[in-house]
Amino acid sequence: MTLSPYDLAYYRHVGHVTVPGVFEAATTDAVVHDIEAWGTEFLAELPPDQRAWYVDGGVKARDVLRKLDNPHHHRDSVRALARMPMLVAMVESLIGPGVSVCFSQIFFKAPEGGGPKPAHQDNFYFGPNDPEGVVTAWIALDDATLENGCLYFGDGSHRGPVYAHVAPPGEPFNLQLPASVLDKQPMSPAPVMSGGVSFHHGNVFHQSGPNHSTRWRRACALHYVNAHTRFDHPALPYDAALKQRIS
Ligand SMILES: O=C(O)CCC(=O)C(=O)O
Repeated sequence: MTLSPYDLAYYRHVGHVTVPGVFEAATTDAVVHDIEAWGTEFLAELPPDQRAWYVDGGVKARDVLRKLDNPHHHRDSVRALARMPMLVAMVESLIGPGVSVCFSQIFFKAPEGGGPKPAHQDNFYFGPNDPEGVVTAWIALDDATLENGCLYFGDGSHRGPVYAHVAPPGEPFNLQLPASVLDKQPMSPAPVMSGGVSFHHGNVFHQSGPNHSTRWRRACALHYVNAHTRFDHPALPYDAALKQRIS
């Protein structure tokens, strides 16, 4: 399976494309098992001053993680996802050969309260030298639906500039597009079943809703760059030593 000419044209036009059935259930199940074990250890050792960054404030009944950073560095199961030949071929068809993972994230979005991710552009966070050289492969580890907080995209917004983002007081990690910019951009949902991958351009506006369902919405985002792209002026610190060459 590769991206079809239609997929590529769609991506160029709207800034994202969703491909169902890239990973088998056995693979996503094994990754879920692994990140759950990692998450339990991580939460048990989390220093109080880092709770706001990692713990989901929307779930009141218990402590659950909102996210984990750089699973491609910490976990073999995710390193294998990032190197899966079919995925890598798709990434190369979008940004060109010689790709690396610069950063990666697990988004947990727990049932009954997992919080929303406000609209943003990845390229404001990453500050790449070439905005065309960044693509995120967002791998659904559970079915992502309207009810449990699938992604939403601003179709065509990747063809515009990267806007200055704002962060709520005390949440420097929660950079988001200002309402004055978002007001002009409709956002459309992109539900995807477990094992599917949503590829998004670094400039495209995207967000996800809260999870008010009884089902998890876990996902793994792999942020790839091509051979000539670096994070030159990042808004948050990214450890260049964790960049992993893939092809
Ligand atoms: O999974 C989410 O809720 C947010 C994902 C995201 O912002 C990203 O992959 O860049």
